[in-house]
Amino acid sequence: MRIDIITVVPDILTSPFEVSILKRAIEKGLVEIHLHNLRDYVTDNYKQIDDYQFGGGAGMVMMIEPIDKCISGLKAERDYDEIIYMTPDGERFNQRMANSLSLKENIILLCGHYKGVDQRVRDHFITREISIGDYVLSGGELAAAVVCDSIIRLIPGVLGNETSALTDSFQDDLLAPPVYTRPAEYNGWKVPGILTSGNFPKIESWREEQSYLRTKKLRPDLLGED
Ligand code: 6GU
Repeated sequence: MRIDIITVVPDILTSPFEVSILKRAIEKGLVEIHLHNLRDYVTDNYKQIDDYQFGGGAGMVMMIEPIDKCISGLKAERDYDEIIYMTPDGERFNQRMANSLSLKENIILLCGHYKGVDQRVRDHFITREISIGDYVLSGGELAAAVVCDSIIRLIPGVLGNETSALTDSFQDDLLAPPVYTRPAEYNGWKVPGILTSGNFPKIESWREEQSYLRTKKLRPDLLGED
């Protein structure tokens, strides 16, 4: 998989890919991340990427030309499955979308800033718009990092234990059950006896029940019960 990220602040997006699981995914050749600084696509001497909005009003708008140059250059090199605009008014991101994006070959993530991009960018280049939740970030970069992390960890071979992504919270619309490790008792706080019983069918049904109870308590909306 190849992910091209278009941004005015590429520095925000370096460290997430330089450590841990994402770093290893890149080293294994399972994903390529390409950062594009929008300022490199500006032709005027002032390196201007934004301007006042027509009709007046506070806040700057990202101009279409540098974005067109960057996206069109990329599209001339290869076909893209999705060209995604990261914006607080996009479709709310969830695990189902992460699963589906993890199957794509080439995607572009365009990070919004200021008041956002000229609407003509959205009308003519963008195939999909994503928000990571109902709050406003200073720019789409941190949201792009969140989307990249969630999809890259789903690419086969990225996680050591192939089954572990399948037992994550949300993968079946349930939260994950509680987990414990050694010691079996700490400060008098004991691990549930069933987990140390060695009875694996019983452990499995205990976990399913705990998943259900936890979801019912913390996220009844996932059960259609809110
Ligand atoms: Cl994708 N961008 C910004 N600027 N704010 C957000 C967001 C995206 N998702 C939630 N808040």
